[in-house]
Amino acid sequence: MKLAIVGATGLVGTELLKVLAERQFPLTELLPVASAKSVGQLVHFQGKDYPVVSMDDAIAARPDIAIFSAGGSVSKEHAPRFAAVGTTVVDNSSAWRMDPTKKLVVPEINANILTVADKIIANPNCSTIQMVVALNDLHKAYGLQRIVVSTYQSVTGTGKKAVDQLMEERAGQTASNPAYPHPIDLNVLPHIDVFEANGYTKEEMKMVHETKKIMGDNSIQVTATCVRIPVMGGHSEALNVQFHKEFAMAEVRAILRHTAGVELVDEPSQNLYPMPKDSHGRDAVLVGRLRRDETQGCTLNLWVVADNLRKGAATNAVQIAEYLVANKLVG
Ligand code: 11C
Repeated sequence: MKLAIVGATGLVGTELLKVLAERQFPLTELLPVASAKSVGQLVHFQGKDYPVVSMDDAIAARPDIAIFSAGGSVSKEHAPRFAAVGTTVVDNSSAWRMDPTKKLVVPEINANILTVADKIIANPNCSTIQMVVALNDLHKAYGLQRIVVSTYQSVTGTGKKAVDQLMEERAGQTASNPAYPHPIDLNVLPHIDVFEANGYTKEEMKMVHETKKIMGDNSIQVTATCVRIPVMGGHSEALNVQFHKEFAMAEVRAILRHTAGVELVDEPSQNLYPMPKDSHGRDAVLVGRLRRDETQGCTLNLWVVADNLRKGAATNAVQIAEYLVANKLVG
């Protein structure tokens, strides 16, 4: 497989290279692509140095797969150019997710919808991925009716600029080039991405729309409050989930123990519950704090944590690429 990584020097791009190496993705050639100022810079991968190439050079090389993680506008402009030369693009941005002609894929849930004709495949938002991985098998068993989600999201979701802001503030300095309109250290911002006309943020509305598309069920009601916290790596979510059918707690635990991509961490008597620090560098979606909502029927409370740069971005994209290879949908 000839593979291009667009945005190879960013936080997700760096994680992509780690995940590809760990999972021994069957690569014959790597084409790291980054902004013009990074062309020629070397990217280290599996004991070798690869020079960063320009977008045009990468397209001319006609890779089998290109994984994009360089923001929506880069994806909008350049993903169709790769697709036009026969490359299959797996795109981490929000550019194509809600396009009805593009598939939005979490491999544990819906990779089976992919065909050889899919030349631009969208990777969902990190906070959506961990939520749907946790809920998919429960949805099959009991039918999701409504999800109320509150997120506690790491600064790594914003990128390097936000990581630098937190570290500078923590060192007692004023951030030189802040990513947020307010300090993030010793603070909490109920604001992720831009505000929309309905008063919700774009991040909140991504969780609403993407969940329905991935689950293939427009009747699922989702309402979200997305919050940035001063944590370095790992998004957390408090979910209140109402099902159509009643459930037994023991059965819910059994389902989660067997859900692909989920690890149940739920021993409160031993102070064991998912925390972002325990998600670092891991692909599992950690689920715990399982409680029946005692205020209404068929409703469950749970706490879901995952490394947003791994399952929330890089790992999910690599899993899609692996599925394409394994099912001979590329190359
Ligand atoms: C965050 N979820 O934590 C965002 C980052 O649509 O892919 C990913 C944005 C996206 O800020």
